Amino acid sequence: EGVLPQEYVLIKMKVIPPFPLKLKVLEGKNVYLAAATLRPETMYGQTNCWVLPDGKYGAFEVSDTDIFIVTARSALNLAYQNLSKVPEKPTCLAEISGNDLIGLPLKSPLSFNEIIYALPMHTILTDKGTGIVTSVPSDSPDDFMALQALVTKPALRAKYGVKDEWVLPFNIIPIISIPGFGDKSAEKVCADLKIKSQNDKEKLAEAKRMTYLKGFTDGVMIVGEYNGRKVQEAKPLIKKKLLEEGSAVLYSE
Ligand code: A2H
Repeated sequence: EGVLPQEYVLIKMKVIPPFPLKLKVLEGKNVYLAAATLRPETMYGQTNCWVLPDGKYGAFEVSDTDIFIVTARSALNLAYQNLSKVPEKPTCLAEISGNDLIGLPLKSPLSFNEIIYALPMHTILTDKGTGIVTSVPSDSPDDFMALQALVTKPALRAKYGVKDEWVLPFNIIPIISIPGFGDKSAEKVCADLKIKSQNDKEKLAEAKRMTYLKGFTDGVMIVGEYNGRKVQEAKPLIKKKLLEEGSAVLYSE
C-alpha cells in the first residue's frame, strides 16, 4: 500500500446476454465486469477476464441503466467517486460469487477478440482494485502464467468447469514490441526467469518490474490507432479515448 492514491482505469467489460440464472434479475440493464488496470494501452491484446473463484462480488448500480460487478469494498469507493446511482451509498442488486461469473461471455473495449470469457485466477487480491482483472498475456507475466496453467492443464479446467472453447481458441496477441524482449515480453521474461507457476510470487514480481518499466520507456505499439508510436506517447491518448467514448472510467484508491 502506497501513501499516494493509485489511479486505475476501469475497463467496462460488457456482459453479453442472455444472462445466466444468477444474473437474471439484471436483465434489461447494461451489466459490466469492471476491471482495474494500469495499462489501458494493452487492451488490444485481451484474451479473457480473471475473477477470484471464492471471491464475493456484487452487482452495483452505477446509474439508472448501468451495473458494475465488483467487490463491495470497491463499490463503496466508487460511491464516493460519483460512480453510484445513490451518491455515497452503494446499492447492490445481487450478490454473486466468482464461481458464478466463470464462463460469462464479455465484450471488452479495443479487444481484437470480439468475445472473451471470465476465467478463474486464484491469486487475485480482494483488497486491490475491483477484484476483476482483464487478462493480457502478451504483456503481463501474471496473466501469462495463469492462462498457461489453464491451457496446459485439463484437470484445472475441469476443476472450475471451464470449457475448452473459453480458453483454447485464444492465442497470445503481440501488441507491443520492446527492444530486448520482443513482442511477447511476458512469455520471454517468464522463460528467462524460469518461472514455473503463478504462485512463484518473488520471480513474478521481478518479471513485472522488468517488463513494466522497460515497456513504458522503450516499448513501441505494433497495433491499433497509434501503431508505431512509443508506449509512453500512446498510453495517455488511448486512455483519453477510452474515457471519452465511455468504455472506461477512472477509479482511485
Ligand atoms: B494490469 P498494482 Cl498488460 N489482484 O492490467 C491482482 N492483480 C490485480 C488486481 C487484483 N485485485 N487488480 C488489478 N490487478 C493487476 C494489465 C497489465 C497489468 C499488464 C501488465 C502489467 C500489469 C492487464 N492485466 O500490472 O499492484 C492489473 O493488471 C503490473 C503491475 O496496483 C493491474 O494492471 O501496481 C495491476 O495488477 C495493478 O497492480
